[in-house]
Amino acid sequence: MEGTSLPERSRRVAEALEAFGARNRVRELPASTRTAAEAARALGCEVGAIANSLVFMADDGPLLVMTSGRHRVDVALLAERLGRRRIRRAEPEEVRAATGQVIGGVAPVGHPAPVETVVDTALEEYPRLWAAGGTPHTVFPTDYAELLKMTDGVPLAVN
Ligand code: 5CA
Repeated sequence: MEGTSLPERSRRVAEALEAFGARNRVRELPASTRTAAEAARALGCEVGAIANSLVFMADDGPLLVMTSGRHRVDVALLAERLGRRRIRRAEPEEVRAATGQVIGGVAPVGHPAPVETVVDTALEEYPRLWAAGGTPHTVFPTDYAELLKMTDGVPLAVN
């Protein structure tokens, strides 16, 4: 059956995608997809079409920001737009606690519990996006509308 040879963290993502009714499947690549630049190279797409899953701590809780690979998140601006006092980059341990995944492989879904999510409006420009599939060697194709729906995300300009 498709997907049975995926690493366990990716199987969780694959199950979440299936449960959501997504059309696309998680795939494992021989090359590293740890960063947006590496993923774009491995996939032969523009770096802006990589949907990075960046984890922040917003006041006390985790916040997932799905960001175009060509953007840096402006945390002060994001805090202002979301009405939070302080937003900072999560530590590796905080990322793992919130998502069950490690930095470089964080997916938009497949987490132990739903994580509040913002989706960068810049991602709307790309008809096909690629997001991480739970490990630094797995990805899946998606699009802006699907990403918003699967994450129950809030669309926001992040810089
Ligand atoms: N697999 C790709 C997308 S297909 C990916 O996960 N890209 S990413 O951008 O979401 O994840 C890598 C990012 O993790 C880097 O861009 C970097 O911003 C962030 N990162 C790397 N090291 C740390 C760290 N020590 N603490 C917090 N964030 C980190």
